[in-house]
Amino acid sequence: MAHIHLRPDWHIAERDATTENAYRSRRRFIRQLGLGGIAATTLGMGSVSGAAGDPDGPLDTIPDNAPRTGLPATRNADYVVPERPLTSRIAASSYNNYYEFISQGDLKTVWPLTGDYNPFPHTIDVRGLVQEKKTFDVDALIALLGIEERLCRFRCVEAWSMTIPWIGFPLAKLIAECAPLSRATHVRFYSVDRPKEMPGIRNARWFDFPYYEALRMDEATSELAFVATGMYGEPLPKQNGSPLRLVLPWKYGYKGAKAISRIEFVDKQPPTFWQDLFPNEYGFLSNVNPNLPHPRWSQAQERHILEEERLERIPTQLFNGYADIVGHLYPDEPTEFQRGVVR
Ligand SMILES: Nc1nc2c(c(=O)[nH]1)N[C@H]1C(S)=C(S)[C@@H](COP(=O)(O)O)O[C@H]1N2
Ligand SMILES: [Mo]
Repeated sequence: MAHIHLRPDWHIAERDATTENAYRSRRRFIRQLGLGGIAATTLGMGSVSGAAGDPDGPLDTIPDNAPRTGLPATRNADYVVPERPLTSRIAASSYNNYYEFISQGDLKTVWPLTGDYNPFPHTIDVRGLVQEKKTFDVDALIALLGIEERLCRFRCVEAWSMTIPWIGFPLAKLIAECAPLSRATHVRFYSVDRPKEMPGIRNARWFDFPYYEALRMDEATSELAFVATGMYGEPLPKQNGSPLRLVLPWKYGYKGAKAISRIEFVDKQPPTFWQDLFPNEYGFLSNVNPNLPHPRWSQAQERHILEEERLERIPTQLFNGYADIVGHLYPDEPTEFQRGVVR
């Protein structure tokens, strides 16, 4: 997959996604979703799209059997976003990026495609440089580690952003349970790979699933690295990464793998999904940085999504506004404008 010369359709769409035109078509789509939801509720019918099991709306994808232990979670006052409002819950669960479900060129309409996906029961295998192999059940992990709420900035590399109340636990707590050996320098994360339940995997032409990502150990044990099991007071909807996903608020969204089913500790920098596909465009670090434009677009500003049809254009902050927490990890991060660098 590292030797692609033709670009897959989505890659072109990603460039277009930074134009107002693409945003308008997204708005049109989301408006359609809104109407569909109202019709279904008013008529008291089953699903909008027909087939049994298809979700009625973006919040109908929260699995019935998701653990609710610890809800409502207490908000951690250290993680708030004073300068901007939260993104609406519907918008955060209607506009998503999740290639296991969407095919190339689609709008980011993930939730209607999640009907066949059954996230629970779910386990996470721990492998590699650890004292002993382990397998964690998600329900047991939540009961063991507890959960809290954090309001965080979320920034996609495509220059849209949200502000989301996540629920979950610090990644550092999970890593402590994994008991990695001291010579582990990096940790890898693999997402669920279920072609029968995930149409994007079935139809994939360009991607090799499972989705895989990785962090350095000092990044992974930063207090800011978070494992989300829920959002907006409820368990995660399927399209947002049920049963659990990484939230790395100082990095571009793609570093945060969804539906993690395997964690592996290693002693050198591992490859990552988007870097393998487009090494000239996506680096390993991928810290949010307005000084480092993507080769095909600026990262100086972002479209902050407030509600389905409302967004504001705001400046992007170094480390997405978390320089005080993670800045010391990156002495080489450019603090002045630079072109042609992928980190
Ligand atoms: N397994 C998996 N994880 C993934 C992705 C994906 O396609 N597959 N997309 C990433 C990208 S590019 C972004 S911006 C975020 C989007 O998260 P959201 O849909 O909850 O906003 O998920 C990230 N995690
Ligand atoms: Mo993204």
